[in-house]
Amino acid sequence: MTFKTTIAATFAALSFATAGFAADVTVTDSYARVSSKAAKSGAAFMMIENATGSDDRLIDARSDAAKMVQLHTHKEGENGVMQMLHVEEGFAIPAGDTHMLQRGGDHVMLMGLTKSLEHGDAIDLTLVFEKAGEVTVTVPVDLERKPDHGAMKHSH
Ligand SMILES: [Cu+2]
Repeated sequence: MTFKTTIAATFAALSFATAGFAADVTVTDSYARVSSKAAKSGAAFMMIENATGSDDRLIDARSDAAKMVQLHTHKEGENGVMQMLHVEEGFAIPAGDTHMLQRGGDHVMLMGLTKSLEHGDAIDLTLVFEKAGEVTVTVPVDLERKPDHGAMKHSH
């Protein structure tokens, strides 16, 4: 192997390691939770980073863990009560941006759980992006996670 091919091979290995599952849309720090053991629905949260160089949009999500999976957000209603809304157009994730799905904000809603989610379980979740296509992630069920989980890097 020449010096040149060694460099190329190293670079390929590095970019593979950081590329995640699809064209440079990476999903990290994911977790799912239910509010109680008897809950019929749950939610998944994560950090989605778009390093593709073009604007993208999370338009759908699928999982065997629930009968219906929707993209939701929270919004304060007229009476000051937080309500969940189905966001049919999905979440825009501009080029170079990081979009947080987090408690009290945008999230993936798992409606009609096909089995109860126990702490330590994991579910497969497929995220569908307008351009990057499908990204399947294994999401750990974490019932101990606190809503405010420390300082994340924000791009604004
Ligand atoms: Cu919801």
